[in-house]
Amino acid sequence: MADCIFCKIVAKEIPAQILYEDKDVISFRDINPMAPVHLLIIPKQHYQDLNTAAPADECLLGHILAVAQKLAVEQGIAESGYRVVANNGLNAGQIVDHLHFHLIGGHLLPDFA
Ligand code: DGP
Repeated sequence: MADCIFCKIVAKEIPAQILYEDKDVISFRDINPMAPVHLLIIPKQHYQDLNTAAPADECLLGHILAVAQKLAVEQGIAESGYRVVANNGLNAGQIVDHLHFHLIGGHLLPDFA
């Protein structure tokens, strides 16, 4: 999608530290990490947010969680604990309007407000 920063990362038009990629999904380091490990996992196809995913996308959404699990192991945070978060919409603080899942860990994470 034009003017979508994450679509540009998918298209390799702007750089990112990519840690995982397959035909459907890509993962890269968050530009503004809030923990020692802070990755973003996104579908390559543009979805604005979780609301725009359809029942037919169940497989893709499950795959994203499987990728999160694999990356947590690779990043050494599987045992210590981690968070997988998708901010959806204004009240959740979604800034980038391309569905993405934060994988965050590596230290004690604050409680949710
Ligand atoms: P949010 O929409 O609030 O769930 O968070 C979006 C995240 O995306 C935020 O933590 C910063 C990250 N981000 C924004 N622009 C870029 C970028 O160009 N490159 C990378 N690697 N991360 C970005």
